[in-house]
Amino acid sequence: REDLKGLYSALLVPFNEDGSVNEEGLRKIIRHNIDRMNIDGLYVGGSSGENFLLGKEEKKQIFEIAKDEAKDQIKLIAQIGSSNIYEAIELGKFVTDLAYDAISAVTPFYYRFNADEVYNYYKEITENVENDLIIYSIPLLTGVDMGIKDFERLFKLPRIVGVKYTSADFYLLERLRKTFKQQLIFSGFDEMLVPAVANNVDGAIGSTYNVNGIRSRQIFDAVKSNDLQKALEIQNLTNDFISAVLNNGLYQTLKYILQREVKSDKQFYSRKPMAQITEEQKQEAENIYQKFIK
Ligand code: NAY
Repeated sequence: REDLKGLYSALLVPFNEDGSVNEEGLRKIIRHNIDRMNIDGLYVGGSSGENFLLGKEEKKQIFEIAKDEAKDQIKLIAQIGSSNIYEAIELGKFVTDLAYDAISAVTPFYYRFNADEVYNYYKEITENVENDLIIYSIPLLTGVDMGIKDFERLFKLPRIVGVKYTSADFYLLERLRKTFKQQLIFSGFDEMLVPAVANNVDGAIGSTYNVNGIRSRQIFDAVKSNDLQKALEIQNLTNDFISAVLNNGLYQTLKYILQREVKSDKQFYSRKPMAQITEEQKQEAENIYQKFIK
């Protein structure tokens, strides 16, 4: 699936104060990604979309809006994974009918599933959904740590085409890249884009690309053309931005910046139990916006 390579924003979703999806705001964020960030694709329904706080119908609503707004202008990958496997399969079929380019599924979490259970989860999803699947590995949030043997077994499943690798274990990344040349590897930590691209990942998927997409593309291209000095310079500046964002509240700050960028007069709320941005955080978010993005 060469066609899936590239830089993807992990789509952020703005909510209304009552917790419902702010459709107008969501459409504006999608347009911003396409028209101004020049992104290759969107990863819809990921951590950055606060997906694991939502009900099934809300997830469907977001998948529909994203496809309706983006049409075929960019690639769309839908994260449909859930510890409820029946929901995962239903959502997988739903987005496949909507003509999403691929699905992705987080490793099942909360209970401490063993390697066989994780394997069977992917086997069952891929046997029931007629679309290619990218494994979503994010051990920091799920507690599910997979080694090279686990990946080897999973990559033998016919519809599995790659992994979204959100981990700082670069030894494992190097081993994966060396071993599985045919699989797609997407890097998941925006602040570690330089070492990921140096390890020949096929692309990257991240939350900060929603607002810092242009610089991230420059980093990607600079490493690819062997200009490590330039790549590091832009990564350094990018990481001044990312660390300020992380210190101030990741999604709250990114949504504040997006709200400014797309000129929405309605606040982009987070989904409870995520906290809402405070006045103090807004001020700091404004400083970050002025300093790095505007
Ligand atoms: C997603 O939304 O599923 C992701 O893109 C995962 C990758 C992001 N991880 C999380 C936990 O949000 O973009 C990263 C991350 O926000 C960024 O690197 C800042 O740490």
